[in-house]
Amino acid sequence: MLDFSAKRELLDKVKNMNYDELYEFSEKIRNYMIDVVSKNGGHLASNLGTVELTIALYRVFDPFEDYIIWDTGHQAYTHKLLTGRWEEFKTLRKFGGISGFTNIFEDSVDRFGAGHVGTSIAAALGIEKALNLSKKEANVVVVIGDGALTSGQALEALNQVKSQNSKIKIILNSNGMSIAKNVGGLSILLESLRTSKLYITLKERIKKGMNEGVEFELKKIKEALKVALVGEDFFESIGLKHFGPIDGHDIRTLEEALKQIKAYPYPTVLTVFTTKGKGYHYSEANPTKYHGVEKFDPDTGYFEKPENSYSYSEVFGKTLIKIAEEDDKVVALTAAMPDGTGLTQFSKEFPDRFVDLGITEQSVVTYAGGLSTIGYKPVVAIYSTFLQRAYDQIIHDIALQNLSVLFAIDRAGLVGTDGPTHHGVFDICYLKSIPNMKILTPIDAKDLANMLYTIIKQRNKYSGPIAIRYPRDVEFGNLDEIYGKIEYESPFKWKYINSGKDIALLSVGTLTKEYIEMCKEKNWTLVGVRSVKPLDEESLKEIISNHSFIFTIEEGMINGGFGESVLSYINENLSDEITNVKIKNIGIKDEFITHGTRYELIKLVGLDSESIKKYVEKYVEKFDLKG
Ligand code: TPP
Repeated sequence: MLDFSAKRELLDKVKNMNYDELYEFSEKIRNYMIDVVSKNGGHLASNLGTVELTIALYRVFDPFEDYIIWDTGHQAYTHKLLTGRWEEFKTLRKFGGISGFTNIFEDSVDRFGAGHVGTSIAAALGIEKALNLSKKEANVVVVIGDGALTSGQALEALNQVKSQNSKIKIILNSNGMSIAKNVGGLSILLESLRTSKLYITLKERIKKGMNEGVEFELKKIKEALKVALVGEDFFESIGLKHFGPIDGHDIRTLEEALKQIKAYPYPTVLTVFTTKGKGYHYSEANPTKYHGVEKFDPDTGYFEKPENSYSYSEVFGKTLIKIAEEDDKVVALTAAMPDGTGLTQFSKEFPDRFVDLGITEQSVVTYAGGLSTIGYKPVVAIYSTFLQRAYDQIIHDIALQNLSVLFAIDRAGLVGTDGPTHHGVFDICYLKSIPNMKILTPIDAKDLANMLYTIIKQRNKYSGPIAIRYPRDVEFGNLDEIYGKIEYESPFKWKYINSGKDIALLSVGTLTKEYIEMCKEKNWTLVGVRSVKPLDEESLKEIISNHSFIFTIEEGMINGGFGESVLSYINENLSDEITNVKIKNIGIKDEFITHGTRYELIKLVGLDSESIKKYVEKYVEKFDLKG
C-alpha cells in the first residue's frame, strides 16, 4: 500500500467537521477555485458543481484506500484539494504546475488519468477485476456526468457491469448539461426525474426528516424513483440498482445515500442532481460560457479578449454560414461542441441543417457518411484530439466508400493549458495513411475561408473525404474583410511566401506566418504547405532542384508526419536524381507534450522562429565545416 499519510491531513480534518463547518469549508473551496481559475483558466462550472459531492464522497469512501475514478477528470479540483494539493492548486494548468485533469503521474491517488469523456466505467471495471484477481478489498467508485454517460464508451462499459458480477458504485452527476445543453433520449429520461413532482417532494421530505433527526429512508427514495420512471428504469434493466435522485449539494443527504450504496453488495447507480456553476452568479447563469474558461475578472465575470482578434473557429463558423446561405445541401455536425467549434450561430440560422449528436464522435462521423450518400454535403466540425475516437469510422464508413465528408478539424496542434490529452498533434499521422483521404492545412484565416468555400461549393470537383486542420489560435484584423474577398482557389497548391537561396523551409499550416520575417532577413525560401496530402509534387520538385537544404516544419508528430511524406516521396520518385539536397524534419518528437500556454509549448518543442533559426543555422554550419 502506498504511503499517503502526509497527504491526508486536510481530509482527516474534513472527516471531523460538523455540517456547519463543512458548508463553510465548501464556500472556502469555491472562492479558492474562482480565484485560481480566474487567473489560470480552467473548468470552472463543472468544478463548482462537485464541491459538496466530493466532500461527502470522501467522508464516506476513502480516496487513498478506495478507487475513485473521475470521468473526464475535468471536475476533480475538490478531489485535488482534499488529497494534498491545496498549495499546488495555485499552479493549476500553468507550465510546470499541476494538471487540470486527473493525472497518474501527478499523484497516484488520481487513480486513472483522463481528459476525454466516457472512460471511467471501463477503467473502473478493469481495476475491480485486478483487485479481485489479486484478492484485494477496496471499493471502486465512478463519478460520471450525465453528458459523459451518453458517450458510446460509457454505455458499452455499462453493458459489461452485470456480466462481470461487478460491485462498482456509479455516482451519476446529473446537471442537465454537457458543455452545451444535453441532447438525446437518455438525457430526456434523466432530466424528467429532476422536474418530477416526486423528486421535489422527496427532496422536501428528506430535508424535513433530516431536520427532525429522522433516519434517512433509502427504500422510500427507491420506490419513489421507480414510480418516477414509470416502471422503466434504464439502469435496473441492465442489472444495476438505481438509487436517488438526491440533491447533490446537500452534504448530509449525500452522505446517507453514499453509506447505503457502500453497504450494498451489488453494482449501483446513485443519481445526484447538481447545479453546474453552483455558487458563482455568472457561471450559474451561463454554465456553458464558464465550462472551460481563460483568464477572467472574478468581480465582473468579464473575459479579456485581445482587441480586433478572431479565432479560426469563428472564421470557420462564419464562412460556413455564408456557404450555407448559398448552398442548401450543407449540413453541419458536432459532437457536443457547438460553441467550441464556432457553430452556435450556424445552429440558430439553420436549425434544420445543424446536428448535435452529443458526445458521440464515432456516430457523428458515420452519420455524416449517411448524409453524404443521399447527396448532402456534411461538414463534421470536431477537435483533432476527439476525432481520434472515430478512427475506424473514418476508415470503414467514410474513406472506404470514398464519401464526401468534410472534416473541419479544430484545435489541431498544441492547444495549450488543457495539455497532453487535448493536443491535436496526431491528426496528420492518423489520417495520412488512409486511402482517399486528403489533408489540407490553410496558412491563415483567409486561406481557411477560401478553402472551405472552394471545396464545399465545388464538391463534385473536390470529392471524397477531406480534412482541413487549423489550430486554437487567433488572428488580428477585421474578419468581415475576409468575406468581402472570398474566392475560389486551388486547395492543393503550395504557396511561395518568400523566395530565397540555398535553404528552403516547407512550413505546414498557420505557423508559417511566424517565419516570414526571419526568412526575409536570412534570404531563405519560405513555402506555405497548404496541402499535406496530396503533396504539391510540382512545387516540391522545383524546391528540391533549387535548394541545398530543405527543412520541413509542422505542428504535429514527426513520426508519420508531413516531413516523412516528403522523404518518402523523394525515396520513391526522385532518389536517383538527388545528389546534394539535405532534408531535415522538424516537428514534435516521440513524446507527449505537457500543459502550458500555447506559445510556451511552441517554444518548448522548438517551433518558434528563434528556435527554428538556431536549428537551421547549426545544421547548415555543420555541412559548411565539412565542406
Ligand atoms: N469529447 C470527448 C471524447 N472528450 C471530451 N473531453 C469532450 C468531447 C469535451 N468535453 C469535455 S467535458 C464535456 C465535453 C463534451 C461535457 C461533459 O459533460 P458532463 O459529463 O455532464 O460533465 P459536466 O461538465 O456537465 O459536469
